[in-house]
Amino acid sequence: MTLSPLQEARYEYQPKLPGMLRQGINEISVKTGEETSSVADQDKIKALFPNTYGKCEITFEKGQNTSENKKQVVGVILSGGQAPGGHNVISGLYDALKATNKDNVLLGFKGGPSGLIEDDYIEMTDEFINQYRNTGGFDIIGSGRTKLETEEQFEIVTKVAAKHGLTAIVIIGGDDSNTNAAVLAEYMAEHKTGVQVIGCPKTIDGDLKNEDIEASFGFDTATKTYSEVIGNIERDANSAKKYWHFIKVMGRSASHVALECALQTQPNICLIGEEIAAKERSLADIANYIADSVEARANNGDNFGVVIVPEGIIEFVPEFSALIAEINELLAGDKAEEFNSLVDWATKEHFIERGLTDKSMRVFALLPEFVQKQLFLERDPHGNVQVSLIESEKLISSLVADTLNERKIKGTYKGKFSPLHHFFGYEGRCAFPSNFDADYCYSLGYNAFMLIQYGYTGYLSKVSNLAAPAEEWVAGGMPITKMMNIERRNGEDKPVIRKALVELDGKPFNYFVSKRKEWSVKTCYTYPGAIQYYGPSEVCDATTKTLALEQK
Ligand code: FBP
Repeated sequence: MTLSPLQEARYEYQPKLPGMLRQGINEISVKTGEETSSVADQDKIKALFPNTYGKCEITFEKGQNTSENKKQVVGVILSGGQAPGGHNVISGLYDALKATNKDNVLLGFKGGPSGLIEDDYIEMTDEFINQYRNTGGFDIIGSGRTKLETEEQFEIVTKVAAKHGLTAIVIIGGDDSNTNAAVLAEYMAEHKTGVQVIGCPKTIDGDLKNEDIEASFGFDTATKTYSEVIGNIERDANSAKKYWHFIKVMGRSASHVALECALQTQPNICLIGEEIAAKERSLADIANYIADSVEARANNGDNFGVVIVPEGIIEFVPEFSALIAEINELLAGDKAEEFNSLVDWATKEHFIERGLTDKSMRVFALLPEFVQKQLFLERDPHGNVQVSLIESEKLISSLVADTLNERKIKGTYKGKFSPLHHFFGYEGRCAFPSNFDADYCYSLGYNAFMLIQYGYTGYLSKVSNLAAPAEEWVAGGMPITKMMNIERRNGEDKPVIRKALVELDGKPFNYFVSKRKEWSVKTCYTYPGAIQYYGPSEVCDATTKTLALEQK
């Protein structure tokens, strides 16, 4: 393998641990905090998790290590979408495990949760792990989206665990994967298997976050990567002065990525899905809002601009989500086959017209044909439309173009509008982790092993005080059940970790609101540049603006 100079240099980077984990394994002791209860639906969650509910929060501190000295065989999986830093979670886990006892074993199960079910694994060695230190990607063992949630799967996992003598399983994943980690931990405790389960918070989307988990790993690097390129586009826009750029960024169910990129780059417009849903904005409202900025800037002679759109935007627009729900119904079961067998789009349109309510049909008729067709692409395994396949950035720009044309006819708008489109998602998910993510992930992994070593199960590895230098970070663990509530999922009440949406009374959003009027008319772009790995700490170790604003 040919290595880039940066890759070689990054192998040597020594990630920073929180101060209390720096003294060496023999000097890490546990401080037990308060008993916990779930954020809502306490009685129901308690009844569902009789063995793991209500446990105490714990933090590590400097002191005599009093954990039991037994051999640990730990299995680890990566679950869901890639996020920068996953390799460092595994490196931190491995280093703590080997520093505790060189006979301890770490098995990496391949391809996500299915690796655990299919018993497809690799045993980690120094030589193997060293090739992945401080690098992006999940290629060390791969990832997957199989859900580990049925009793049958748990029975298989129990057998695989028994075969290898696993003492613990670490699940590195988002809210759903860690919900499943809690359920697996309860199953393992109930069946007295002796297998502990620990989770680590991952997702570039930033929506696994709450009063205990300040950030999911990967969000920092991914948003900095997108912000670098958005800044470059802003500078291009401000140089050429002839294009409006519509940039969609990942973030399926929450707009944290869009908001953070906006805080870093100060575009003319950034749509926040949560606000659109709360204020029940229509597509026409959104088009008018952007057209107002285009018109105001054109009046100043600026026929260019930048708009950031979160990936999940259309599901936040009430009339659009109602339309999607009706289309899902229209294609349920055999009806999808009937629809697909229709010969041409005109016949399909007829079918659609018969199936939609008048209200949804009016919304549908507003859409450009390419979006109408995208709404009928293959459904996901739950029968839902795959929102990421809908080019919402193009949809929005075409609605803005229509609105501007109407204004032109009325004579109120005289500018030029040439839109260009971009989608930034996969570009950021496997970037070299920023120093923040390299340090945070290594700490999460190291800390996860300490939780195992001290006998905890059903906990999420927790590293907090993240806006401070790593030395002042606080390492510990929080029972996953504390973060859970009951939600309706696929027609059933389920215990789940509550997903964190952008808080409309939160500091990051309020700061954005205080600035956006000015940004929408003037050119206030900021150019963050590329992530820096070497150089002054204020450049290389800076956290996200979201975290800085939240913790100020
Ligand atoms: P996770 O929630 O699993 O971390 O994945 C999030 C994400 O990156 C979204 O932003 C995006 O919509 C989705 O993954 C894409 O999924 P896939 O990798 O399956 O195309």
